[in-house]
Amino acid sequence: MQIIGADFVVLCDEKFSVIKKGGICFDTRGILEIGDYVELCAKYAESKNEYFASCAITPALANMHLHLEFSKNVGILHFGDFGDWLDSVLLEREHLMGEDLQTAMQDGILECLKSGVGFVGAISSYGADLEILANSPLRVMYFNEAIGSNIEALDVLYQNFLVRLNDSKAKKSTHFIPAIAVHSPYSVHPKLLEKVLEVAKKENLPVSAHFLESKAEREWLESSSGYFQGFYERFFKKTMCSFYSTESFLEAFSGLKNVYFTHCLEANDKILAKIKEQKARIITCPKSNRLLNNKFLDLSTLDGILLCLGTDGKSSNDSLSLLDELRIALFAYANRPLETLARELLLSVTRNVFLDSVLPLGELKVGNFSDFAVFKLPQSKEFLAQNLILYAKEAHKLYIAGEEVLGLALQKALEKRLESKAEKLENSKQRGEYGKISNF
Ligand code: MCF
Ligand code: FE
Repeated sequence: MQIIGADFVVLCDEKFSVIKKGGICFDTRGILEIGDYVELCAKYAESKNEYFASCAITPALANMHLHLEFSKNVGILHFGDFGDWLDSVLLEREHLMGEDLQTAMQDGILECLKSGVGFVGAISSYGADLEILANSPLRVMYFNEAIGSNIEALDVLYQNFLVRLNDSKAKKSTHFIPAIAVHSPYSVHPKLLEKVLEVAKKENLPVSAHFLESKAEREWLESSSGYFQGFYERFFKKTMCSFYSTESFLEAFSGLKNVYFTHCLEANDKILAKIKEQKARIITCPKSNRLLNNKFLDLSTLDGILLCLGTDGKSSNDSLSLLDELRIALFAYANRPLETLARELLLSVTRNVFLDSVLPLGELKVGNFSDFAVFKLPQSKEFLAQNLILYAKEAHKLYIAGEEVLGLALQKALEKRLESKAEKLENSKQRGEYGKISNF
């Protein structure tokens, strides 16, 4: 059992309560008591304790949409227009995973941890990220992706999906939740959709889907015309019609629990009302949306739908830092009152992700898991969510299941870098390159 305290303990409860000079008493299994730091220390005098001055403690943050496998995409893909981006994904498909993917994914995990993220919703297209994520300190909702529009290939694609899903089910724990990703309405055949959602229903697995991300997708769903018509002709030599209308795609998810729709930039009021009725959540990825679709989600239309935040992958973002994402969102939504927006954003990476959901996380309360992030703040008498988002460029500490994980992760990364530097030096010595001008 131990106690940590800080100038502000931000509960992320319904009322956005903040305890000044607050403390949390916890062990590796969960939070035991929350209150005044000095009083907790007096009550549990034998416990180890630590106070973080000029800091706020929040629940560990959740990045709910991430493609770790695309961590080597930097500079390869075309930004500025969704169609150009998707063309570049297809044209570069042989090179998207890149060499030394493991190192890039390890760096990506470190970027997450450094930004106070203790939980990720990882979309896995190939399963190449399974081991590295399962062995990381992060808690993971692991969305095995189903994708494929070609009816002849469906059996193979479905079998491949099942193999990946089973591999991930073997890792199931309170740190690792197997789940299903349906790529999108333009890329998943109705037969494949039916089969994977049947599995989701039967096994009560969380599901995510890219949905209504681009104008091109909306046009395709509404009238089987526009960019996707040419896309199928150019890349698959086929004349196709959309498999779904916006409504019929959405309808397929009815009756499922824990559904996350990513992007929804082009969702109209009718679609949003249906998403609300289904109690599904929307994940927004502002930087990705700016880069691929020149647009941000209109928060004023959400009408109580729980909003979550994600970075997407390096395929559509320059970083996997959720603090970067929060900061950009704070600037992007210039028409919302600043502190109200900052609080909404903070809740989108904590409470909203887990409310009535799979794990006791996202809010600091007795019985919830001991996952906390500690952020250094500028000195201030009151807690301002805007200060956290503006000034915290990195987390100061990160606890997952009651253990501080950031210090060790940073130390391991440093050791690895030193090792590889020493290796490179040794190699260049052996090649007789040591001391050449080019090495300066
Ligand atoms: O969220 C972005 C944009 N929308 C759709 N897909 C992806 C995104 N980032 C990566 N992807 C992946 C997707 O999961 O791209 C692959 C899929 O496996 C190729 S099809 C766009
Ligand atoms: Fe994505």
